[in-house]
Amino acid sequence: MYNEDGYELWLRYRRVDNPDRLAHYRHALSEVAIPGAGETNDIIRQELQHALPLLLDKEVAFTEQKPVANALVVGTVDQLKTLGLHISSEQQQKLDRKGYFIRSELAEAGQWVVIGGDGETAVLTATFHFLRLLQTHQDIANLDILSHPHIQHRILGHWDNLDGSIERGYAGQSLWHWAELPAIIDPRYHDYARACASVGLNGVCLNNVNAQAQSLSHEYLIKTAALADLFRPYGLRVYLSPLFSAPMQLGGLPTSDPREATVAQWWQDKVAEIYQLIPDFGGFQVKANSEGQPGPQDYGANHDDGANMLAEALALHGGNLLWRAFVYDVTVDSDRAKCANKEFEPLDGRFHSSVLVQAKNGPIDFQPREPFHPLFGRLEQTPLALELQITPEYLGQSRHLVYLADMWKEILDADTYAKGAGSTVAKIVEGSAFGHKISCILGVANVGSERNWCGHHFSQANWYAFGRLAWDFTLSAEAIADEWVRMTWGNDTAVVEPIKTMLHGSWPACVNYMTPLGLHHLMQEGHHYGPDPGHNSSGREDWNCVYFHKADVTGIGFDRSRRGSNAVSQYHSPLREQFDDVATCPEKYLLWFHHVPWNHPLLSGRTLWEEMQYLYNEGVTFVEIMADTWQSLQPHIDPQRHKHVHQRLAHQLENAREWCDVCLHYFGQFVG
Ligand code: GCW
Repeated sequence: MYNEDGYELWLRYRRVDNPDRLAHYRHALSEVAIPGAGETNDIIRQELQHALPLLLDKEVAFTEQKPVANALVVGTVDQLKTLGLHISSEQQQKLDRKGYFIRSELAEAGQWVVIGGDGETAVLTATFHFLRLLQTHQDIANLDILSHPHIQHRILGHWDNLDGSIERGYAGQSLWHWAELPAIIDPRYHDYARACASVGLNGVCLNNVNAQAQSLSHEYLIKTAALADLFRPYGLRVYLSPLFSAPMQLGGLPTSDPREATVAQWWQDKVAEIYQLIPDFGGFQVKANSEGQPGPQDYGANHDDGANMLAEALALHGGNLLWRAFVYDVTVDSDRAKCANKEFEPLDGRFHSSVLVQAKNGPIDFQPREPFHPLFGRLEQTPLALELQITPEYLGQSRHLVYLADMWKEILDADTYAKGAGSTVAKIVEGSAFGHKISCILGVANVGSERNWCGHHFSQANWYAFGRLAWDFTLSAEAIADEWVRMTWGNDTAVVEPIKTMLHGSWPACVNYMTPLGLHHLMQEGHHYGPDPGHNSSGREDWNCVYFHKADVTGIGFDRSRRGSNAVSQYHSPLREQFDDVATCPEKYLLWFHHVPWNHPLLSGRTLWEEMQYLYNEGVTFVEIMADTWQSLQPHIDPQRHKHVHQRLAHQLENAREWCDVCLHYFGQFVG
């Protein structure tokens, strides 16, 4: 078994080592017909020319004409028609919203697998879907697959700074070499775009939301345009995070007040300049009046004033505005979890039609587990974008193995009850709950310059899963894990099943050894790695761990019930009542919503304190199991990747024990 470095991600295309399948694939794919021309078709052709000979261990003929044998036929509906393929209007209708089909058809010359899509980018995504079927050894004899993206804008958000550093990046430096652009194009940009396209992503926000004005300078826009040109045929649109005070810093204006005509004009001119260079520019993602970033409130204006001014400029050219709701001004409410709703609910109905307000999955900050953000279901007239964090800032960074799809599914499937039962977060994001036309999901990227892209080989699973869920949130975390494991580690059941068990248990374990039962924000200050539950020396009260757990001799937890901060009132009934009552509050959120006595009895029959001890230890035990499982997989995994993961699991175990010991020791002093 030769060493692998992880660069290929899930696009490894190893020879199909199942003899029956291999024989069938070889028989079915004697020829590939791609009638279309142009850059995206070139990418499709190159991918198939690269993948098929490796998977089938045989050369495959390529043609632009009608095939004369069993074949794979790939194109948009119009391109397929040039080969004489009949696509009924009913079939065509089903392909709305950039969808695709993959289906088996009997042709004069033999059996065809036909890949068709609503646009070339859809065909590219479908091509990767088809390759995935081969990579995971699926039966391709009678295919009838129809798929379309559930969410319109599926973006990777990079917190990359112009100097190459990455905020909360754990996989090296930024992929973007600003100094070399636009003259020098790193071939890696293509591989990045391929990986994104393979999971159906269609947007990339290049720079950190803690923005620098310089990214909007003409010099940098030319560099950005070079990336946009390169990403375009892969179906990726480029977005930027502008600095709200750029009119002053870049334009030399005396103010950045959004109500000033000169300021609005500066943005209109800047946006026009961008579209001149990048005609399909996606739009802006803005962090304003949050953690020290400038914003409209600096001038006595409000979020809607700032957002609408930018949105109007973008809408002229077809761009969107993502306005982040990650705000927690302590003068708004002393419970940080309530701040965003208090600021944004009164603004519902006042945003321009091309604005999406973007909320994180939970009301605090990408913690190991949070209840869903109460803005979902509370803004009815404003489309809400969902922001997830793929980079595991609070979940062990690139040193822990934590599969995040289970967490994201918990959020997406959560019922907000905004319009009665069934108004899940996913339906709100999709737009169907309130009839919105635009929809967006954004994941904070976990990629960087490290050879394996994500730091930890297993973190690749989270990039993969984010894309797959963004395309289709009805997929299960388990199904996504199955695909990823087969493509990344092999199809041998001796490998697939144990690794899936590791993935599936990894997030609950992380929650247990870090913050069980609704605890949150117990990590060390600044770098956010490792435990520090006693931390109480930050300048801001709500950056201290003690603010969040409120442990004392009477018990532990943040009282957000009606008797406390009343954050429960931001949720719709019946959740509000359910969360409010300590007897009905789900135990996974118990200490999020309640301050509970140490001897409070839980469902397990244990007291709260006993349960905390039990869960912290359970978390550690699962990491031990993962480490042992991985050890037993050694004969099946290449030495290089095996060692990489082995070392990290050993460290994870040490760190999980530290979390368990430090937290239990610290909290134990209150229990007496
Ligand atoms: O999670 C916190 C991070 C900050 C980040 C901020 C945000 C980009 O610790 O580094 O800043 O969230 O989402 O704006």
